[in-house]
Amino acid sequence: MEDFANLFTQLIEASYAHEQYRDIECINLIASEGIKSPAVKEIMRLCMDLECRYSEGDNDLQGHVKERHYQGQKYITIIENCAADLVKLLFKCNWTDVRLVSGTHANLATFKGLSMATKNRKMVVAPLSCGAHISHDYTGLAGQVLSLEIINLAYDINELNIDVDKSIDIIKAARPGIVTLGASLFLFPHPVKELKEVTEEVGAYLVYDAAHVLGLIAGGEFQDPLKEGADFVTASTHKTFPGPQGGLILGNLTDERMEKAIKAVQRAVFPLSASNVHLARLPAVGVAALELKVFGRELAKQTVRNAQTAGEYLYEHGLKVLGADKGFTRSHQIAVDVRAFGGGKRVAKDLEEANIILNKNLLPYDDQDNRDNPSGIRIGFQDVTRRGFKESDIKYLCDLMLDVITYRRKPQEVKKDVLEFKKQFNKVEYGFNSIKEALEYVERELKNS
Ligand code: DSN
Repeated sequence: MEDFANLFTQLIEASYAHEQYRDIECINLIASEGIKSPAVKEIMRLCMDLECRYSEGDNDLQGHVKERHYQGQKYITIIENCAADLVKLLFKCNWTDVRLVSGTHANLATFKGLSMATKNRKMVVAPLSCGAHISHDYTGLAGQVLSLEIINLAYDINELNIDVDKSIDIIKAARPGIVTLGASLFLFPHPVKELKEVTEEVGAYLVYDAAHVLGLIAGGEFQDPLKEGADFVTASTHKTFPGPQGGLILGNLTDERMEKAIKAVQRAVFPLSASNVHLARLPAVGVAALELKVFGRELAKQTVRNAQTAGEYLYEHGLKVLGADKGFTRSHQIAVDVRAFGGGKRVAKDLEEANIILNKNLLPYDDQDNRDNPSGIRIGFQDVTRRGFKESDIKYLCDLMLDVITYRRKPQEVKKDVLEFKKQFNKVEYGFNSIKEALEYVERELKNS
C-alpha cells in the first residue's frame, strides 16, 4: 500500500501543480494547443454522465446517427446530431463526422477509407521537414500503420510552399489515390485550387489537414479548403478551434464519387478504428462552434496580426524569422531559425526555464532525421491572443524572448518578469463566460431575427 499511497499523492499533487504552472504561470506558445472559454469548461464539467456512456454504431450520409447498438440513447442521439449540424453550419458543408478522438484519428479514418474506396495504396504528401504532420509520413501513421506508399510533393524552400508545377508532374507520374495538403508547420495557404484538377484527373481524392488552422478558417482568415476544392478536411478540435481535445472530418456529399468515399471513411471510423463515441466532448464542440460563429472573425484577425507582429519584431531585432519577404505568416504561427543561438533544442529549453513554453521544430531545409536538434523553433499565438494579448503585449513578450535567445539575461531572471506580466492576462476573451450567457445570446439573436 505504501507504494500505491506515494504514487497516488504524487499524481494528485502534480495534477494541481500543473494547472497552476501552465495556466497561470507560463506563457504558452505551442502552436498545436488551444485554450477554452469558461463556457466550454462549464459544459465539459456538466457532462460527467455522458462521459460514462456508450453509443456505438453507424451514421447516415448527413453525419447523423443512423443506428446505435445500445439502449438509453434518447438524448445522446440529439447531442450527436446537434454537434454535427453546428459544425456543418459553421463550415458551410453538408457532411461531417465528429466521432474522432484526435486529428490523427481523423487522418487515420480518412486515409484508410479513401485507400479502400480507390483501391489505391499510394498517397502524395508534403515532406515532413516542410511541415507535414507525422501522420502523413512514411515514418508515421500513413506508412507504418496503414502501409501506404508515401510519395513527397515538391517543396519550394524560398517560397515556403509546395511547388505547384513540379508537384503536378509528381502526381501525374505517381497516380495516387490520395493527395494530402495541410501541415503542422503551416505559415502560408497551400495550393488547393492549383492541385485540384490534376488530383481529379488521376482519380485521387484531395485531403486537407486543417488541424492547426481550423479556427482561422471558421473566422475567414485562412483559405477555405472546401471552397477551393478539397474533398475532405481533417482537423482537431483543440488548436485554433477552441474546443475539447478531439477530431473531426468535413466534406460535401455532392455526387456518387463523394458518396462512395464518405461511406468508406465512415466505415473506417466505425467499426474499423473506433467503437464508442467519446460523447462528453460533443456538447463542448458545439459551444466552441457557436463561439467561432460569434467571435471567430475578430479572434482570427487578432491571432494572425499578433503572429505577424512577432515575426516583424523578432526579425527587426536580429532573428532569422522565416518568410520575411512575405509578411512572415498568414496563420497563427511563425518559424524562426535559431542555429546562430545554439539551435532549436537549446532555445526551447532555455525559454522553458523562463516559463515561456514553445517547441523546437524542423525547418524546410533541415534533414528530417535531425528531429532532436533541429534548426528552428515554432511559435503559436492562439493561446496568448485569447488571453487578450494585443500588438504592444506581443512586442514586450518578444523582448523577453530575445533576452533569453540572445543570452542577454539569464532565463531565471526573465522568469520573474514573465510571472509578473502574465498576471495581467487572467481572462479568456472571444468567448462566453457561461452557458447561461451563451443561451441568452442566442435567444436575443433569435428575437432580433
Ligand atoms: N504534434 C502536433 C503539433 O505540435 O503540431 C500536432 O499533432
